[in-house]
Amino acid sequence: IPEYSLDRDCTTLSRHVLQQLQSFSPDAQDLSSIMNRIALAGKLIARRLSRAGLMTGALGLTGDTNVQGESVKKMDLYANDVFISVFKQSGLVCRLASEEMEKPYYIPENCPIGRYTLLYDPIDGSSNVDINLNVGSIFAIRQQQGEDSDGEAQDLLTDGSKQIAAGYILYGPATVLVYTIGKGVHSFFLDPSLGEFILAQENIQMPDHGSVYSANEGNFWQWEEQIRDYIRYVHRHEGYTGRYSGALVGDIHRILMQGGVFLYPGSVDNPDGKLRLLYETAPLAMIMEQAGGKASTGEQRIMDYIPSKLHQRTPAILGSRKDVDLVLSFINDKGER
Ligand code: P6P
Repeated sequence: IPEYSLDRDCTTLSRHVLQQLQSFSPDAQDLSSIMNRIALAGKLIARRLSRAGLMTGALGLTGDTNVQGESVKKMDLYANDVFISVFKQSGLVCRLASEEMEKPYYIPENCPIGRYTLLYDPIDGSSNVDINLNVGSIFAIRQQQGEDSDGEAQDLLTDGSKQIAAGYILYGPATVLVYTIGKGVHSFFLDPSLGEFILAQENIQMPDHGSVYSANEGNFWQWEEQIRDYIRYVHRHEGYTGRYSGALVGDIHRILMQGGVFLYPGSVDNPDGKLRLLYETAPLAMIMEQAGGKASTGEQRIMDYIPSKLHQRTPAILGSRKDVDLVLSFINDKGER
């Protein structure tokens, strides 16, 4: 029998989380249930995306702008609400903080101290939805620290080490869920015939170098001179190729699987760049580091960055160690290459 025809042993996501934790403690069960709920949200979003083109009113803009000042896609709102609804029934998550909501959404009955918070970008890269290119959801799980009496969720303004779990769902030709709870990075493919995410790869380790650099070179003249010098370097030297989809999750997944570097630097207009820390760059930084890569703002490790506000932006240089270090060598202008 050809190998590809042999079904895997069908390790589901919830079973894998328990295996990872090597425990059936209440906390382990909670985390396993939370990951299962995230997987359910992913299935519901994947189903909608596959049908959106055939559903009247599912595509296009709502006419509103979100807290980011970006025009809101109907898919953004749908996906945002999916995460809220799957966690409303869960009794596990107390707060949801999303790119689409100015303030966190509270599920009051779930809110004893120490309960979990979901930080997420429900559909990242939603401008790709209407042209049927890949989009993604990005998530991180934290625990509430102390009181949050004013509803400002100040306790979330901490560094990335407080993330209990992080990952993303990539809605592409297949729907792939990638996650870490600090014990390596693992990928699951959604098997539509089973309606389950099935383990595909465990302990993914990204190459320490890859040929891909992923950046929006349309911003070239907005960048600092050091970044421009880096781009000139990869233009001039053999062995580099540009890949950029305009949707973060797909660009990052390529880097995770093949190596290379994704960069969204600061610019004259946006010195902190465009990407948000708590539900974009911090979760992805945890994934990069767990897979043997690096994640820097250009000045510091993203995982060490302490935000001053919920929707804090940071510049982002994410990817293989050697490729991130090459970008940093230009930023620090060490000269040696
Ligand atoms: P630009 C999508 O809007 C997004 O948040 C990320 O998915 C993506 O990496 C980035 O912005 C693209 O931004 O400025 O290159 O269009």
